[in-house]
Amino acid sequence: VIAQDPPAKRFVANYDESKIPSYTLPDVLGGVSHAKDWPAKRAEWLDLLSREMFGRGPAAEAGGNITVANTAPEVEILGGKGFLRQTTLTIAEQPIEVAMFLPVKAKETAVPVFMGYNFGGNHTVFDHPAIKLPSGWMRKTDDHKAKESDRGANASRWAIERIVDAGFGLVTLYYGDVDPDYDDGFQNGVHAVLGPPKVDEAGSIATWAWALSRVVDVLETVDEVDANRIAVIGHSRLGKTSLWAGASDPRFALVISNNSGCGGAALSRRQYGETLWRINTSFPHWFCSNFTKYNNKEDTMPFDNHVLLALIAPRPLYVASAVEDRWADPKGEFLSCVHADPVYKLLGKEGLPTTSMPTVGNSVQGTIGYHVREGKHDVKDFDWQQYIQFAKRHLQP
Ligand code: GTR
Repeated sequence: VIAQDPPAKRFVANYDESKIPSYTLPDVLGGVSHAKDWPAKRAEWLDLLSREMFGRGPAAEAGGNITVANTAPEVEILGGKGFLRQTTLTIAEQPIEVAMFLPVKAKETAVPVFMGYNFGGNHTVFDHPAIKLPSGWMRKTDDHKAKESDRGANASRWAIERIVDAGFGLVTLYYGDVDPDYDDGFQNGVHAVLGPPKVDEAGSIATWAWALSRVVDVLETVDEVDANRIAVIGHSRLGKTSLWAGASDPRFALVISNNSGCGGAALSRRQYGETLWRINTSFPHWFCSNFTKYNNKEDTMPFDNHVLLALIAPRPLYVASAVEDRWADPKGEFLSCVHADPVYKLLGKEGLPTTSMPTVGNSVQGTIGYHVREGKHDVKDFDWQQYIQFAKRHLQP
């Protein structure tokens, strides 16, 4: 029995498959047997996950008019293979720095892009002196300020040369520019303007997802980017964010979840590794307050995370795990794909080509892609190789 209330140290994560409670997943199809009936069922699920998990909204226009300023000169990168453009968007009065790493051919034809948040500021994604440092609260530094010395610090998580060589661009922004990632009672970031959420309104994840959609509003006006071919990607909490962004905004043509785990791709009912009680206690600002009613009561949830994945159908979806990232429950992430697959099939798509979990280091790719790689909770070059291959097939750069 897992403790209902803190102290947190009473929580012991389960990593034993034989101790997983028996469970029955809600039927993702909800009785629907014709593709024409899916949009109505999908709308019901989307509304349910909005009210009970991530929180509703904000409305598209809630942040007011978005202003766009090209605040830095464009620079050449990768020995002339690409260029970097930096744009400052003002959304809900917050300055948000967007960095676009684009192949030169984007000057002639709009290119498909990967788009995702970074954890440490745009300057950590690629080592270049022209990249602007965030001015706001940083999660990872001692004094919570951005540092020059962190230029390129997370470059191993962003295969920019590989992306550009494959004919794609990368659009990235720092998630803390939108909403600093700590439980502050929703006083800062865009919440300072949007106001604190009600029990069924957007927590931080839904708010980060909402801002990604606002960036798409702007990308629709950028000549070099093909806004109809955006692959939204995120790691960990930002993978939860990319899934919700993809579920709630069909303009994302492809969705990638890297090690998103609990509250992301993993099935909550397995209670393997991180659980709902654990995540809602550690990070009370991520989901809406309604979600806490399922703490230690996973079997009472009228949905599970296979439904989250199915909301992305028929668009291509890639879920990736890491074998040592047990906290995120690799098998639970895979099973979510298996149980989202019937919706892809209903919609005439290939879905997931297997029902048995691929061995470590092997990628399966249909309309749903999946792999579990060796190693820890991270984004590695191996992950990007699969994402690029998958995106090449579905978005044809
Ligand atoms: C952990 C959290 C996970 C995951 C991770 C991350 O502390 O428990 O759900 O989101 O952080 O974002 O790196």
